[in-house]
Amino acid sequence: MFKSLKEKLSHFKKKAKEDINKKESEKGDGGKDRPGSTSPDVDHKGAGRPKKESKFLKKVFARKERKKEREDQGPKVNREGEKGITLESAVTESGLKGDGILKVQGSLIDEKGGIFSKKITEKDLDNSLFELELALLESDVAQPVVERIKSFMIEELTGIKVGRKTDIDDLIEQALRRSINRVLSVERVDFDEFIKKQKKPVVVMFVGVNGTGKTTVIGRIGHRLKKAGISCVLVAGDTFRAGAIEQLSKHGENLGLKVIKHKANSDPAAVAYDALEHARARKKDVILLDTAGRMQTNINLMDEMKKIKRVAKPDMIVFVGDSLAGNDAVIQAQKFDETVGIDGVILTKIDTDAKGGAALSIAYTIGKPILFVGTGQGYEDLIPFDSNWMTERLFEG
Ligand SMILES: Nc1nc2c(ncn2[C@@H]2O[C@H](COP(=O)(O)OP(=O)(O)OP(=O)(O)O)[C@@H](O)[C@H]2O)c(=O)[nH]1
Ligand SMILES: [Mg+2]
Repeated sequence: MFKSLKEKLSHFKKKAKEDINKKESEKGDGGKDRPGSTSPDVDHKGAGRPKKESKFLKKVFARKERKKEREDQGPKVNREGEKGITLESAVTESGLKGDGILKVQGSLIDEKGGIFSKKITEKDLDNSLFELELALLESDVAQPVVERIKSFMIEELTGIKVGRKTDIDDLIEQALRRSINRVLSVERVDFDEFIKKQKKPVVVMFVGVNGTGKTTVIGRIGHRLKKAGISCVLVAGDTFRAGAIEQLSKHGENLGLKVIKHKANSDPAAVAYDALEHARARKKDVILLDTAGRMQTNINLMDEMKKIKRVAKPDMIVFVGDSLAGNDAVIQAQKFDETVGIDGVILTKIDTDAKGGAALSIAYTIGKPILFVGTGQGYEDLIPFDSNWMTERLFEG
């Protein structure tokens, strides 16, 4: 999974480390803490001198306490006329905490209280960020997402002071993880919770281009709901492709789920209507409505989908995209969203996707959450998506 993207990101990390280290050696002192060095940002008389370090930290934390007490009184203005920064706001949230490193008003203080003196600038990152851009573009990540990740990286890394004791590998990885997480962080929708809360029967309609995995996803979701004790019916709304009705019927048979179907080439909206009647009469909880695959460029078929929507009145429309399609999956999702309005995405075939471009781009580009990812062809191979899951896959050993 995401093999090629993982390799490219790892190459980028090496390159970025080299660039940051080059900066260190150019400075000529190997990044050693300079005794008595002063930081323009922090009042730290005597910092760097071993004996006074703990005194300094005490001072810093005492200040933190005092600032906390004054917090409710609103922002202060310091001598230079800048907005005062409370130590809380100065202590970075960047995940560096726990590495024995605190970031205080642009300075890093290690656990021994040593203050580093090399600040990463945007220029230091120029070369490596170009590598990152190439890596992401080659992995089919959409251009605006590439730009966003780059700007997040600049935000995360510039101004950070590094020195002899800094774990640069970790610094870069944390920045990259956070940047990727940020583009993936569209408001999360918990599918199971959504189903539980919604008035019954809940209608979920699945749309997408040909062969992306709609019908098998319906089987998997039917299986998931059944395991959770939620009743559902499968609806053979693909009356167009030969064999589609039989395919869904087979899933129904395997899973012990009712399938509502009409003859081939009948009106899919009429099948949806029957399914609604059936679910209401039998008090079923969920209707999973299959639709025929259609190219986003086929106006007639896109219009037909609007008609199915009008009749079925779905509570949720799910776009099923093939992750192997990369950026095309993103463009397709945009088109389907424009036509019927989608509420979430399921990306299939993640198990065979080396690039990861669609997974990285789709949520940010269309502003809709990825609900699940398909990780194989079995009924269990559908897992809820969250941004941490994706970053873990990209950085696992
Ligand atoms: N490896 C892998 N294969 C998948 C996954 N999801 C679906 N497939 C396979 O993709 C193929 C197409 O799946 P379908 O469910 O028929 O796709 P569809 O979108 O309903 O296709 P149409 O109805 O023709 O538009 C099948 O062979 C599935 O087994 C997945 O997550 N991983
Ligand atoms: Mg199908």
